[in-house]
Amino acid sequence: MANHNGQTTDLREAFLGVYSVLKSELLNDPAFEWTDASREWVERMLDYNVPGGKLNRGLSVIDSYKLLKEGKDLTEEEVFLASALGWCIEWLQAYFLVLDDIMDNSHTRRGQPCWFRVPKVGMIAVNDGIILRNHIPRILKKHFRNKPYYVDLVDLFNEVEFQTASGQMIDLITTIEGEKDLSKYSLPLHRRIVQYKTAYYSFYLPVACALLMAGENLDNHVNVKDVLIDMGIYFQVQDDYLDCFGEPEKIGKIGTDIEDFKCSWLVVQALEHCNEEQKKILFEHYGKPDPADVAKIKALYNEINLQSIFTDYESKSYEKLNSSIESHPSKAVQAVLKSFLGKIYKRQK
Ligand code: DMA
Ligand code: MG
Ligand code: MG
Ligand code: MG
Repeated sequence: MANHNGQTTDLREAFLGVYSVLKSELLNDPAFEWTDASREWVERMLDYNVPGGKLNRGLSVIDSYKLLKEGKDLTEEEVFLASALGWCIEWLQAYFLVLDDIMDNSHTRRGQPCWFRVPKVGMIAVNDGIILRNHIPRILKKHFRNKPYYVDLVDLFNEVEFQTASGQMIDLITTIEGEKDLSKYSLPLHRRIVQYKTAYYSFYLPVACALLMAGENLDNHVNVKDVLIDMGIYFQVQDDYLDCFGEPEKIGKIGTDIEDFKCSWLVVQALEHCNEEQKKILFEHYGKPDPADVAKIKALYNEINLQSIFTDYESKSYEKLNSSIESHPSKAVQAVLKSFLGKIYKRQK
């Protein structure tokens, strides 16, 4: 997210500083007998996949923790710990994205080739994904094992990983070759996919980390979770929209949802707004790798004015989310949620 705020730039710098610390701890992990080659591989793999995104999820742990502390200055240790948790989320995201790009047959990510497309990487990327995933409990153990909330933290990461992997599973099994059937695509199916594959790890997880650090019991914050899940669904609808209508230079990736027969929000809306003739085109050309088929689908999306259907959805979601936030009893929690919403509303990347 573009930022003209000096304070936020400092925060980002400090956050990146913590990345260097965590990386060097992992590269000197005494549980492994390192060689120069293995250390260089992991370092390059981390630098390529972990810090290059918008860092919204990671930074929002620190933001949220600050807001929960209601303006009290954070100690150096608190800033470091909140940053380390933020990085655990960025590591989790890197792990899912490395594997997601293989499964989605994507080309670029964050403005560069997907990791598995880098020469000499190929399917080693699968194991790199597993390494990224294994770094998370190592970071947690090193920095949090003596905290009273350690068990809850480990459990939280496990639960959210399971939810995300389950979401990825339903995203993927709807596209199985030979069973492609657009008529099974619906808004409830789309909602189920995106709630699991995106909302928990992208929205609930950062706030839940901040709440645990602040000594809160997550069972007492179910309503916060519900708002964050709705925000995450809105965020993934934007992702689906940008896959087709975003500028690759801005979003850093080239869309593949049409080729991949994804249950995208766009195709679900198209199914609802098409006449019978347009539906035929959809059934005939959706989910084919040929650019000519993709072009037919995009032309149809334009014909039914999907962009304005999206703009409508976007402002309605914003209003709904805002009013759920305002009905929350705690001003500090409201501030956390509003800051999230402000960061993603009308995003272009
Ligand atoms: C991605 O959904 C979800 C996870 C858990 C990585 P997606 O394939 O639409 O993401 P992207 O558009 O970034 O490839
Ligand atoms: Mg993908
Ligand atoms: Mg995917
Ligand atoms: Mg996408």
